[in-house]
Amino acid sequence: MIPGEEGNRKVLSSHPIAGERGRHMGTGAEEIAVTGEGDDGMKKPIRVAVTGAAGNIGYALLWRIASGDCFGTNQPVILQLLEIPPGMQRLDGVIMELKDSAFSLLHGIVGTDDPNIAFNEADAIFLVGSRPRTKDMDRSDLVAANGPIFVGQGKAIDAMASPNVKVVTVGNPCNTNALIACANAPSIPSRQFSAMTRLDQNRAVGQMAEHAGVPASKIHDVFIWGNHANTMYPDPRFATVDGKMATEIFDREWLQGSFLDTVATRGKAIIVARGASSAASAASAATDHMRDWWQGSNGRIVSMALPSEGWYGVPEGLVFSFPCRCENGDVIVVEDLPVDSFAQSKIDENVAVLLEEREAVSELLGS
Ligand code: NAX
Repeated sequence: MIPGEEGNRKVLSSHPIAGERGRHMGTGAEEIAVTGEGDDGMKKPIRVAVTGAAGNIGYALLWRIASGDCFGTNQPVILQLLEIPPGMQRLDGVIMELKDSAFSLLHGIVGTDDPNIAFNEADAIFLVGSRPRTKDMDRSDLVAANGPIFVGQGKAIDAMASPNVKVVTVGNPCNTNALIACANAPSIPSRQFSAMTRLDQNRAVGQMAEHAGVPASKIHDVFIWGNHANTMYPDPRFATVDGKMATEIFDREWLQGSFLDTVATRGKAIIVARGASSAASAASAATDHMRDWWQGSNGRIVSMALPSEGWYGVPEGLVFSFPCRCENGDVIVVEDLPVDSFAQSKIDENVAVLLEEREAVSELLGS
């Protein structure tokens, strides 16, 4: 490790990757060689930025990315890890452990507290870092505490990232944080920003699998509408359980009662049981989200919160979870699903909450 200083910012440096052509990042952070697709079928390395990298989710997520679970087993990665100054020592330890894991796909690591270095030429970005909610905070306090982080990070993404970057926001309140980052990155198309509701979808899959006594792989096409908050709606109407409609297998009372409640309040239940918020399952969901976006969802419906283009009557720009399919690196919202009165009432409830959150951060959304 070669500790370094970049202005007032700290850069932890990286281990270099093998290759013939060296290319400097232009930041003083490191020397990285970038290779093209080789005889071994390996692709050119991509740059993957993760914020809050020394936190609990980061500790699980980085290993999934470096092992190939997210971008594929023939896709080398250069990890560009962002922390705030108090997290830099922990990040140093995380980087040591990543090196000690000897991943063959890991072609470089940068640890920094400067977003411009972390997002430099990034192809994929996981915005995980944010201030956690404490006991005395309500949701509006959380929005106010975290909003400004995503102004600066949005600007840095705009200035530094690859024009084709894919961004997933995990840090809460993730829908509104994604809205702020997107608004502050005007040169990047809004379709390249998203927020994560995949954990909520995976929780819904887990509940259905357990209730039906089948493995999770037998559950398809249950998805989430709305906000990553307890107003979300896990929609079971198009889901299948081992090829049969979920609405024929489960009764309506369970689907609109304890199934919905369990999924919507699972985060809190985990905090109560574990004494800490979901971390491994959140990292797994972030991996699933980006993997499907990057590699395709194989025709399956998946949940992604995206800046609305007016789909299902959701006001333009609100970052709202929709049913999506991923193909060739694009997300396509499934636009033709019928909406019954119960689903519409849940969509309306989520729109109302997200409009309030947007109003609360209106000063952070630029012009
Ligand atoms: P931790 O508190 O363990 O880690 C957060 C890390 O972010 C810390 O190391 C901190 O130093 C760093 N950080 C804070 N501000 C930063 C900034 N401006 N730039 C870079 N890094 C910064 O939290 P963890 O358990 O990892 O959770 C991270 C976020 O995910 C939280 O906001 C949490 O609420 C959210 N979650 C989102 C979920 C979702 O489904 N969308 C589910 C899990 C989780 O609750």
